[in-house]
Amino acid sequence: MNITQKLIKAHLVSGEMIPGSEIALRIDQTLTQDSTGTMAYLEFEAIGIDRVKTKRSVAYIDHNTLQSGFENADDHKYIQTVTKKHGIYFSRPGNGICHQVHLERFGIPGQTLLGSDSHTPTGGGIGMLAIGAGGMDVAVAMGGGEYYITMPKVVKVNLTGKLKPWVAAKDIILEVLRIMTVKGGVGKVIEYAGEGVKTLTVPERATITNMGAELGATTSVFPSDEITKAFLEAQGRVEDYTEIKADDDATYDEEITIDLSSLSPMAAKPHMPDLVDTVKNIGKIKVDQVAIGSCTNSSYMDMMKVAKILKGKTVHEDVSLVISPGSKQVLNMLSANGALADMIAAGARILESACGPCIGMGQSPKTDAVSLRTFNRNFEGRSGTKSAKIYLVSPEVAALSAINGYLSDPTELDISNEITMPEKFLVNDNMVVSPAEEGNDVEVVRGPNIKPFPTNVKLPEKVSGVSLIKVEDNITTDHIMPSNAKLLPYRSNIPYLAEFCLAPCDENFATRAKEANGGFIIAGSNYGQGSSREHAALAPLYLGVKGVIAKSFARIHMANLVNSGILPMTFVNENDYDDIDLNDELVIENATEMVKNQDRFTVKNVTKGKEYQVEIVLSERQREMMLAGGLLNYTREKNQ
Ligand code: MIC
Ligand code: SF4
Repeated sequence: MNITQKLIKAHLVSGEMIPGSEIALRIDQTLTQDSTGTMAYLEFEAIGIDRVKTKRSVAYIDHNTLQSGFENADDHKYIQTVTKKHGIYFSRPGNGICHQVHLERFGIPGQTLLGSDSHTPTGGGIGMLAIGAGGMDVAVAMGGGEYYITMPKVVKVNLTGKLKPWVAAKDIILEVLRIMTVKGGVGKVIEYAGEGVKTLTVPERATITNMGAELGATTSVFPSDEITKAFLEAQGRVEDYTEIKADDDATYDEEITIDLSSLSPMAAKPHMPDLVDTVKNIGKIKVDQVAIGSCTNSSYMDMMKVAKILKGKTVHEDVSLVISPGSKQVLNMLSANGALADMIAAGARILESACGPCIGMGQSPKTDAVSLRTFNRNFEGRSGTKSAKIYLVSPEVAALSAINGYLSDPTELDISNEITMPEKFLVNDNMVVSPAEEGNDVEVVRGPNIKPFPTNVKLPEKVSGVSLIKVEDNITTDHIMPSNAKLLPYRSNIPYLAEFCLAPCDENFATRAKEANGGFIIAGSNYGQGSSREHAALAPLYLGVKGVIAKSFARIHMANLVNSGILPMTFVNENDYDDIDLNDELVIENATEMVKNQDRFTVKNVTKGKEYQVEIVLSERQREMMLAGGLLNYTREKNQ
């Protein structure tokens, strides 16, 4: 068996391990962050379980850290109190980015981790089966419920050779993205193997598994080996180590080989993470902003390389350089060893250990700016500036470019890139609050920003409505439910958020949807890629959206639609997409019968007098969920 199969087998609750069939997994650990967490805990409360049933559940505050009104602070207080009551650890704001902190302090090789954030696969860097999901699925897992996925195919990425100096782990995942594209990982787990694995530290592996999310993959995983053991030992928790490796005769569904020594520094060009080219080919473009940090590249090792490049230099006068170290541990160590002083002396603007600019919480670049970021997503408008051009690069490329003022190739540097992994990290978990022993007398504080979330009704016999919007391929959840400094504070307020639903595609969408009393979304392929935010399903639900007909869907978003009772339909004949126009009236007769028994059924276009064949690829359980009007109704029905 390969690692993926071993981890799945060890957690299999039901289903057969045949690619394509639905399997249920036992979840050992969960994580939430604040922007998806409020909703996840409201849902957890609605399920009505007193105490989490996982081995460990942690709530992080890292996304909404710009308090420009009472809203975010309200959300934080709610999360802090609801977690204390129900047995969940609480990582206070300032402690760091969920994935970075989880890797350092809580991740355990061989365990499953379900997180309400699409970059949860970061945990694959220490050999976890770590999967991103919508808040509702995480809520169910906290209550001891299993998590359902389609048994993935496993892709072996065989790493040979060793990276050249100043070429980085980021360049490896950019190369994988170049080869596989943003939809190439759908239905797959990306498993790393080969001699090259031994040359990569845990944080480097985590950079790779983190950004595997951009492939659309279910997750990515590395073996757990001597290097993992040394990392855990340095974190003071060697007892969490177990060796995890593929059998010598393990088989895989696909295989790619990457010779690490052949790679050079790369960048993903605007506005997709798979538009990858080498820094050399892109050329010395002038840079206005550089942002270093995010859950992809904010480890101690990353920061030390940056500090080394910045030491004794000055950031170019036309560049704003911001740095957010990934965790309190990292920031503390940088301040203790002087590296932080080198960054500050060079003119870097130090931000708190949080997501910050990655989710558009501040640092929006100027009009038409070129911004180099060590992040994982460069979708149009995500930075908060629609006309900005975001390039995704390694910390090494970012730091050198910040000094030069133009996109630069660090392999031209004549200093050594050697940084040694610390034998002991600075461990101090004083910013993690333990849950109350007995939660009964903890009062959950709900400020006025916490609004009830919308729920669906049972699927009616006939589903009808107009086509409300028609969007192209690769629409992200950042398009469907934008997040920026102005909107993120409303993650627990769906009625307000819904006003901005799909606004980047058409700013009149919400008004039109409300006037039409709901209807359908027509979409191209890979609809809903990116973030796990279930708000991208809840806001359409609030606006009355009954179904989405797309060429194909991204995994987490499709699950979120089903959880909300919104029909995810795919065109059997993709050309039918061209046929549907805005405001066409669409009807599905006998919807309940179809959902119950059929994979394929007909959608009538009453306006055009035509019929289209659509498909819903749903498991039995998901069909029941659709009929019940979503996961919450389904769970309640089952518990009655
Ligand atoms: C992201 O990187 O897009 C986010 C913000 O972390 C999201 C979660 C969210 O929308 O709150 C994700 O990746 O799932
Ligand atoms: Fe935070 Fe950005 Fe990572 Fe999402 S991708 S968890 S916003 S740092």
